[in-house]
Amino acid sequence: MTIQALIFDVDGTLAETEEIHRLAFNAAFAQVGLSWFWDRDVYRDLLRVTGGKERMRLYADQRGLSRDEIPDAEIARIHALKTVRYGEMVRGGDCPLRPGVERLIRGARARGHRLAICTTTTRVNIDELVAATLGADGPGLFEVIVAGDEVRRKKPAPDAYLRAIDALGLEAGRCLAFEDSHNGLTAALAAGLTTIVTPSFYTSHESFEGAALVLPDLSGFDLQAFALDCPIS
Ligand code: XBP
Ligand code: MG
Repeated sequence: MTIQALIFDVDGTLAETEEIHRLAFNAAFAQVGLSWFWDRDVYRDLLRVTGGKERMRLYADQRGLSRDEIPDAEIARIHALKTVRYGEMVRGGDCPLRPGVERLIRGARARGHRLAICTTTTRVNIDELVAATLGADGPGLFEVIVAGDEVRRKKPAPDAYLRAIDALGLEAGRCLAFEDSHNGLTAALAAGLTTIVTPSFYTSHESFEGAALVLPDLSGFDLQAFALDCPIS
């Protein structure tokens, strides 16, 4: 397989961000006086839906709250507070990259591979995480970034991956995707991408059928060896 570009999911793949998201949601709920609290079990269940605003709407539905009682504008307002809190925590150093991620990213770039990000999280969250973990040159490492609200349908729809592939100007067969979740894998496969999965804290119970490789993390991953062995393309 001739790999020209690596496309990374963010949440759960670059870092174990979902726990930071959960804490930030709870902080925002408390800030506006909403009596919602998402413990880890509740949050794991809500992660069936990608996107923070969509996750809040699912929870409101589960509690029987109508759109009159909690309109989209109110969800957006609370979500914006959550995003601010998330940024503060990431800047505070609460969210290191997962093992092997930085080595893979910098090694791939050094060998001339192109890098992209494809995620359902909010754009500013990517900027915060990349700057906090990869430093000043972090943002410049990624040629293409496609974030949550920039496509019509979030994962598991393939929209974000299709846009990233299009922006790279490559065929899907020349790109390798990295994901941590069933929803993300479904999106990447639907876009025609060979996909490596590193399950994360909140996704370890999920099914990853169709993945080219499922690894505990990227610390032992050898891109050149994988490219030589991979039968696809
Ligand atoms: C990640 C998400 C995101 C984050 C929260 O899914 O679903 O919604 O949980 O981000 P994936 P926002 O890793 O499959 O892209 O609150 O900014 O939406
Ligand atoms: Mg993910």
